[in-house]
Amino acid sequence: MKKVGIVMGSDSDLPILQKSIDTLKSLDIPYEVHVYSAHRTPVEARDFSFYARERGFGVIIAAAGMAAHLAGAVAANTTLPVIGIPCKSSNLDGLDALLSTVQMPTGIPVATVAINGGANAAILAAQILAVSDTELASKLDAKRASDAAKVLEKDAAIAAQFN
Ligand code: RP5
Repeated sequence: MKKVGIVMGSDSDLPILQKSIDTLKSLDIPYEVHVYSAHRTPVEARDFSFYARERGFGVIIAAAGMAAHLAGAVAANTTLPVIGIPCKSSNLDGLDALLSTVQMPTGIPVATVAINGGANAAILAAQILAVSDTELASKLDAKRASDAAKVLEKDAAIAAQFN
């Protein structure tokens, strides 16, 4: 199976990426994690992106906060699908990172998930890999069913309390 590349602009973003890592682990998807900043280590960020396809990656998750250019910089250097996670910072609640991540020019898309959407980024990465992997697609179907069952349990509890 192709690997998922996970890059973050700073190790301070790790709590958000931990949700991505946990989700990929639960689906038995191989991954590699790095701290590469578009601003502080632009050469390493470029090289990782540029060689990602030949190094066996199928999709890249890139997370950054504030002036969040990492996902866009990664996308500029690969035609692998790139999923951007805007990370919330203390001053602007993540709106700065959301706009920096999502507003890409035509030709260089970044599939942007919600602010701090670490789990959804991993699920989307899994869905991309599952296009050509029926076993992984079955795992995603099972996860959907299990998530739905949990909601129905909550419905039963709320209904028993109020109806
Ligand atoms: C961004 O600046 C990083 O992705 C992080 O979200 C934010 C703050 O970085 P640190 O100052 O905590 O290293 O580049």
